[in-house]
Amino acid sequence: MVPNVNEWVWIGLYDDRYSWKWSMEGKLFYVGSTHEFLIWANGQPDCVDAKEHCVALQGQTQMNDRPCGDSYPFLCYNASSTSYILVMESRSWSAAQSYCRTYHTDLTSIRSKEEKSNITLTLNGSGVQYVWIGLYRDPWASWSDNTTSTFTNWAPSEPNNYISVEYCVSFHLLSGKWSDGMCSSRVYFFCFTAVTKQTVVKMKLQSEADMHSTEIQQQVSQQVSSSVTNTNLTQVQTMLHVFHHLHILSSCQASCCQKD
Ligand SMILES: [Ca+2]
Ligand SMILES: [Ca+2]
Repeated sequence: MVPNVNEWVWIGLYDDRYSWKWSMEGKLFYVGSTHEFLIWANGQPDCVDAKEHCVALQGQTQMNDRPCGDSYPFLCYNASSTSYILVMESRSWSAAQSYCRTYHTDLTSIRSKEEKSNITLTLNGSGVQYVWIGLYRDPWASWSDNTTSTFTNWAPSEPNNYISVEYCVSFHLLSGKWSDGMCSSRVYFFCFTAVTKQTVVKMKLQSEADMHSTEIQQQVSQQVSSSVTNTNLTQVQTMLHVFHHLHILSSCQASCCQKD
């Protein structure tokens, strides 16, 4: 069956709501036994309205993904004094990160049970509802083939993560616009086959320079490579054949032939 042009069809982009990273290390955080002390509040992470990409401690012990632009007090970590500093000044996650990096080390990580206990002690009695920690993620960062891309083409009001169940991307055949949808929905889909095209370019150079010199050969090779790399070719192999009988010319001449 041929789909109607007004259909939405799946493409390979999805949002991994567990791809969290620490500001301090830039590493994925789900390693080892972190599940034992990094506890999500009930129903979290839920990425409400597709806008929650930073993490705050809620009720001082459990994690909740929240909009990075929200202003909350925050927890810095100072590596030189191994201390946790609660800053009772409401800032966005990025502004909090800048503050911690300027005056301490970074927004705090929680890498062990001991660190979690120290943080709980620091927050004890503060009365804060939400407090930023160093956990964040890049939304819509993964394609199904594990490549990354910053290009998006969302339809108006998308992505919206309607009722917090939409983590896969569909493509509108008529408009080419994208929308997040429920991954278990049954719709048509696009597959992709990589096509490799090989182009052979043969070039004959005539020059006064000593083409037997390794240095000259490298220079010519680099120049040919860079001029070819400026095209859309992704992989370039340059093979240089030096001919023994070169004509002496006052300027360089080149002739090319191309075949697919
Ligand atoms: Ca949330
Ligand atoms: Ca949607």
